[in-house]
Amino acid sequence: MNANSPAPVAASELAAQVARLVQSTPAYDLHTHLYDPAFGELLLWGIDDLLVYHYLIAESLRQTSLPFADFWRLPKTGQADLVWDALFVRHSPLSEACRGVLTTLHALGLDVRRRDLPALRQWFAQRNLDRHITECMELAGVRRICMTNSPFDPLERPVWERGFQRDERFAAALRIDPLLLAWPETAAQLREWGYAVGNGELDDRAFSAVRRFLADWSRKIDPQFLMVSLPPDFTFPGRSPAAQLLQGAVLPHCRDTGLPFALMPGVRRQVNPLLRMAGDGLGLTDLRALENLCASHPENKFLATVLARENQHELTVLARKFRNLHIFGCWWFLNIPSLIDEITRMRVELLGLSFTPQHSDARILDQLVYKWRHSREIITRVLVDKYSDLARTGWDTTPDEMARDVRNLLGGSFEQFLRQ
Ligand code: FIX
Ligand code: ZN
Repeated sequence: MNANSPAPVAASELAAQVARLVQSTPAYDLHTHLYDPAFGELLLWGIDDLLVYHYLIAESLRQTSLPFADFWRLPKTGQADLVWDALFVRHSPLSEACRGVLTTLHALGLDVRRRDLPALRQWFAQRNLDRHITECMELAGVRRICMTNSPFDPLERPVWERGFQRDERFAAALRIDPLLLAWPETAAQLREWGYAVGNGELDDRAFSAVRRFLADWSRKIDPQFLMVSLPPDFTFPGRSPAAQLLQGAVLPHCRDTGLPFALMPGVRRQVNPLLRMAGDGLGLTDLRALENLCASHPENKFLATVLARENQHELTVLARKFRNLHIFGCWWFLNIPSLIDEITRMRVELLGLSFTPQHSDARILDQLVYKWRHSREIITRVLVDKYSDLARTGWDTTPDEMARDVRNLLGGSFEQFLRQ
């Protein structure tokens, strides 16, 4: 080091220094199911919504013989009572989703030892939503929340159409699953909305109508990117409506606007429909589709997160090959400490800092707190190990360099990818 370089961090200080930085650097949460407060009841929050999270419903229905249909007939508070009893009273809440509820309540200053659900409800009942949003974001260390916005959602769509004053903390993402995965039905819907897609044939006329639809909604919601979740067997190029619509309309639109296209492959919807939203599963994706997309469309930018653990190594290697691909997050069933640790370590080892280790996928506002706290603990651990490995080579990392690296991991690299 030359005489003007800032002092390196001493080995004994390293762990504390990294922990401080990871905890205090605000994150850009690039995929959630939260809403700008202007959407009213679509923004879920509070103890009952925390308890009826679909992750917990799947776990609790394993602990009861109640027929699924009877569970769905219960009001929200009745469902929450059942989840609380099955997962917190009759068993210890060891799963990640259960622990998450407790981390959140504890961080909000509530006494979880009392196991007093009515008292928790009372506490939430006197919360002011605006203050609660600010407090959850502060406790989670989140500076910006990206929503998931579907023009096909009958509850969401009218709010966009009426127009509202945007809350700058909430960014939009244009979600287009029905367009790509249910073409015949969606074509009928688009026709009804005045887009001349023809008779459902995937031809130039349909593509230009779809491009007009995407352009209108991109203007309306100002998204950071377009996005879709896909089944594991999605192929590209191909004759499926999804592959043709991507090629003929979605990717040209993304090129026109400079918006990335986010793919989330690996989900098998409704493996058990009786569980409703809790009934989705996963499968191993053929990542050749993503490889083909990145290779054949160098002018497009792709974001990707993939659901199966067994796909993670291949996905990370793919990101080494294509700089128009930015990988992010440990999605859904991967968002558990053991797998976040494994995946984040591997990604750092293969990519350095050019990826985004985590998004929350929060559906309930309060979940931001636990999802970010739990992930930050692991990101800290991985970074401490990696900087320590460097230190043993004689390479000292300065505090400023570390702060820059952490900023990149918690949203900076993603924002740079959006801009490039
Ligand atoms: O498709 C998605 O965006 C998934 O994240 C959700 O559909 C899923 O239900 C979820 O909440 C996962 O965390
Ligand atoms: Zn999601």
